[in-house]
Amino acid sequence: MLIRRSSRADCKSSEITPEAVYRERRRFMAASGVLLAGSLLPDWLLAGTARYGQVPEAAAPDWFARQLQGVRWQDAPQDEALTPWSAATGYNNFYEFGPDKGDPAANAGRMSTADWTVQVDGEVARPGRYGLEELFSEQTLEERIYRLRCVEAWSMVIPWLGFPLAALLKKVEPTANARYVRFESLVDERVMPGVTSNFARIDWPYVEGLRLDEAMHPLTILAVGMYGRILPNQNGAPLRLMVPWKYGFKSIKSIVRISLVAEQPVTTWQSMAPQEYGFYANVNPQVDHPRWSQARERRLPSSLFSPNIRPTLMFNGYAEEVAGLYAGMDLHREY
Ligand SMILES: Nc1nc2c(c(=O)[nH]1)N[C@H]1C(S)=C(S)[C@@H](COP(=O)(O)O)O[C@H]1N2
Ligand SMILES: [Mo]
Repeated sequence: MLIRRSSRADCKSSEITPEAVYRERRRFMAASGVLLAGSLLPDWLLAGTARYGQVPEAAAPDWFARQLQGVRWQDAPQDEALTPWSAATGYNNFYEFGPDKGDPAANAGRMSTADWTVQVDGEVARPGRYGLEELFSEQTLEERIYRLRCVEAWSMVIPWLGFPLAALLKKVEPTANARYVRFESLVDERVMPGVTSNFARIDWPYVEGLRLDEAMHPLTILAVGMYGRILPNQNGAPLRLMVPWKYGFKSIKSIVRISLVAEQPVTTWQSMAPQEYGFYANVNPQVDHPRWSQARERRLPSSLFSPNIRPTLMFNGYAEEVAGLYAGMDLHREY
């Protein structure tokens, strides 16, 4: 049986990374022909993976476990390798939990995601405080394998699990005055050392925003999982935005509030350094950051001997899908 890897019976289960398990799970699904069609994941297959994790796996809530049964899987890319789980969950930006790349993995475990609610307000017909299950129980969970390009010129390829943001917006019914969406992250001083020490001088909460048409675009998702499992806290559990054609800082984590608004919201990085970070933040190899080039990126994992440098693509490689959103705009001015 494929998943049991009897040829590697001597291999301790702790040496099998979740990523290896994930690949194996995909291979199984591809072999049985269910990958493209989308189908059930057998229970035994899921149950068998939990004990292999090096990073303790958060218990998935019931609604996630249920929805995992009906995931619409995306075909694995032929030309780009997935970033190993260890890099995607060990090298993070989540300033609420500290300034260093390892701080989120070390500290975010203390955040509780139980009974999480999202406040939806502003220009909507159906404002309210919604539980995750309420927001997503009718949605089909989709896998989206996206490039993630940080403004710091490194990148990853991550298989997210989530729902189109458009589905949530339609549910709460934006009014005719709604032109932008504003997002806010959790602030909890008891568990967030980056908030209390505030080394970065950020005016918490972390805030992001999108134009309504960007928010409604089918590539824009709210992620609740990655690598076929529940989202780890350091990656923005239980709910984070993922806008693959924009620099990573737009993809706000651990969202507690979504507001439909008439005016362009003031966002965290834009308000800290407007000459360096714009509202749009579209990935653009022709518009350099004032302090470094954006023409290339370091694809993780990368090392001194194998830096793994590749050219950065316009709109992070999603130009065909999204360039039309910016027709007629001067992208050097509206960066
Ligand atoms: N609330 C919050 N969201 C955030 C950040 C943050 O510091 N706080 N960092 C952003 C940046 S700069 C990046 S590159 C991505 C990183 O996502 P990842 O750690 O899942 O790869 O999250 C973004 N979302
Ligand atoms: Mo970033």
